[in-house]
Amino acid sequence: MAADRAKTTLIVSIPQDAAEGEQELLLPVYESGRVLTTLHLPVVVKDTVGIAASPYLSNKDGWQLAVTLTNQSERPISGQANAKAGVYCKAGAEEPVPFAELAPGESGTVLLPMAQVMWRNKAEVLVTVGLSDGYQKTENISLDLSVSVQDDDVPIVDGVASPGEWDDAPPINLKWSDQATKLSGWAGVEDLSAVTRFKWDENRLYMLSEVRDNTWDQRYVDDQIWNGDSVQFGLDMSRKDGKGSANYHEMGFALTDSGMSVWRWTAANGLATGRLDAAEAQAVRTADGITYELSIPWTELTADGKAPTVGSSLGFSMLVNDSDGSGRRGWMEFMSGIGSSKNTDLFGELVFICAEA
Ligand SMILES: [Ca+2]
Ligand SMILES: [Ca+2]
Ligand SMILES: [Ca+2]
Repeated sequence: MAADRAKTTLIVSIPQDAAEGEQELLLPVYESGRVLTTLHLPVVVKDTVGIAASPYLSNKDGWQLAVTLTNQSERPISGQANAKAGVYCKAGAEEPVPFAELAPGESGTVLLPMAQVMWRNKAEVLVTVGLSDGYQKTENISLDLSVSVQDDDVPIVDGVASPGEWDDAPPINLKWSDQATKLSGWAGVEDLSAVTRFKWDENRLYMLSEVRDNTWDQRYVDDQIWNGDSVQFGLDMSRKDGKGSANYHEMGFALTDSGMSVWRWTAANGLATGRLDAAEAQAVRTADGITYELSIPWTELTADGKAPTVGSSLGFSMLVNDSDGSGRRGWMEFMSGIGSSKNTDLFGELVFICAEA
């Protein structure tokens, strides 16, 4: 290079398997075979192909894994994708599934079968993408299989799970001993356990909680309902920007002596805390517990009053409180961040999907 103010452009190729993330490029500058100086250039390395995956429900084929591939390079790419058995679920086809050519910046989705789903918190799958030029990338993806389903059966909030009403909505189970928190002497599922399901449509979010509890005890109302038999749940409305957002709702409901009490302790998006009058809620006590149904309009949840888009997710955590006659004993929780301390870092995810017609 000349000593005056000349500009030059260097094109540096980065190996296709370079590690993603911020890297430092060291560029030695030579003159007459001697190193004059070394330039330290910060660069952000993006992999050729970005991989994301989410559960997808098809009436024809059942649960599938939707693998979304994004071409992050500057050339068209094509190839095939598959997934391997992971923790808590089995996913993938016998042969890799090809995907159509993706232009630079373009995304495409490959559907893979998903079987043996055990509805626990997290499922992990190993997704492998092979490009036609021989490059291969494998990524371990954590799937959160808490889902809210939209189908043609809009729930009627009457405290009864009618035949067909909730069939498409997978269960969120509270029945394992490691979910029992501070419940000293938890005597098993008859003492306290629950199955919760979510559905949604353009207007509202719907929730069903079928609780087994050996002793009914709720003598509080409004912000104090957590002291008795009740359900609390959190929705982090800014989960798309990462975990730990302060923009979350913490809500709960209980059957009280004066009917259903629905309360919001913390509100996101500038909405009001307090009694959630816009919610519909009903509960019916059963032989071995209680069934709750609830719906909340999106105008009380989202910033724009609209439903989430298909495939998007919100941060999610829930718990069921138990009092058996002498105050709150403890609770069973799905994910965490509500009962012991308020921490949306500990929330899981609730994914919004559509059941195919
Ligand atoms: Ca119902
Ligand atoms: Ca109990
Ligand atoms: Ca109880």
